[in-house]
Amino acid sequence: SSAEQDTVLTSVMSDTLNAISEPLVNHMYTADPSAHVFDGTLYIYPSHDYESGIPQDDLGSHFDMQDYHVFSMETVGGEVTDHGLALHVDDVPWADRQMWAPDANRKGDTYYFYFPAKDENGVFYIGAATSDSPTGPFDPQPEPIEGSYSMDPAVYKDTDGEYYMYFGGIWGGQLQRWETGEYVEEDVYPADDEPAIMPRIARMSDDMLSFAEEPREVMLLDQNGDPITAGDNDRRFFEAAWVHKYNDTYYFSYSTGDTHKIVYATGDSPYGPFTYQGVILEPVIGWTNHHSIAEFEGQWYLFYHDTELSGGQTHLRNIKMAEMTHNPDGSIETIDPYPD
Ligand code: FUB
Repeated sequence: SSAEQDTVLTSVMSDTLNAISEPLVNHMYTADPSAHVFDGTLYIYPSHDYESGIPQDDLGSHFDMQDYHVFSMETVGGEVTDHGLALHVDDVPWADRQMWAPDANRKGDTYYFYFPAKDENGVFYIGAATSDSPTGPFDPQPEPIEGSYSMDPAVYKDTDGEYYMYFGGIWGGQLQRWETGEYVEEDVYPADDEPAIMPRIARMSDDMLSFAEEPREVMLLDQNGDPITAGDNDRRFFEAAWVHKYNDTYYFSYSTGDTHKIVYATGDSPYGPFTYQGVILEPVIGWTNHHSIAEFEGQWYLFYHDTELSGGQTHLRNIKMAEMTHNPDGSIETIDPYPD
């Protein structure tokens, strides 16, 4: 009967959903998954969480990660391969600690790995490292990218072949210390009714190791065309920038931080402005929410993390993936990370 068929179909679908909302990696803690498909294989570039024993604070000092591993999948639901150590903080001359959310991309035959870390003065910058393999190991540049600051790099390759780095994060990410263009060791935030601190973008040079231009702000607007304000905690940028393109529209997605959502805004140019549209992912278990979006085998996926494996410890996370749907009107269906 059709009722029986419906039951079978529902159970197949929920099996699939449950399967892909399991942690993808169980033998170590992973977070902030940046996913890319190269030559038909899905590669994930996450943070590698571990227990450093550093007490929790509002600056995220307890996220004291030291290295990165790269993971790959040939097919969804298939084996997830850990390719071992890709880069360690001890091998990066300028970096002292806190290897936070990375990203990677490919140009020609070279793979470029981008990562934030604090230098010995406790200032976040963004580094680059190269390899002839998507899984590393990556050879780091001796200095951070000139003109970079703050954290959470995401390097988007546009359909015309240009590459852009989006970056920044407030609070522990230090973006609020760069409002004058120079680093000031003081947290300066706009008033609640003023425009929020916006993420940054810079086009990459041909060498992929430097910026081709001064970083500029990415404007995030509300539906009236006004900048999203600093007090609008449900919609203002916090961290975790990501860009994907769908039907010629640029989708800029990000975390709202203390309201724990992944939201998105759309625009007609990689530089924005982007107009706020809605929520992609509701809060997960744990304080942080950080994602990426990629198309693989003809289906769009959201890559994200929660803290299921550690029983809810915010700095010990595990990466996951879920199907993501663009509706016919271009909107993205909100994902509930814990469907019944
Ligand atoms: O993993 C460390 C930091 O936590 C990331 O850089 C942020 O986006 C947040 O997920």
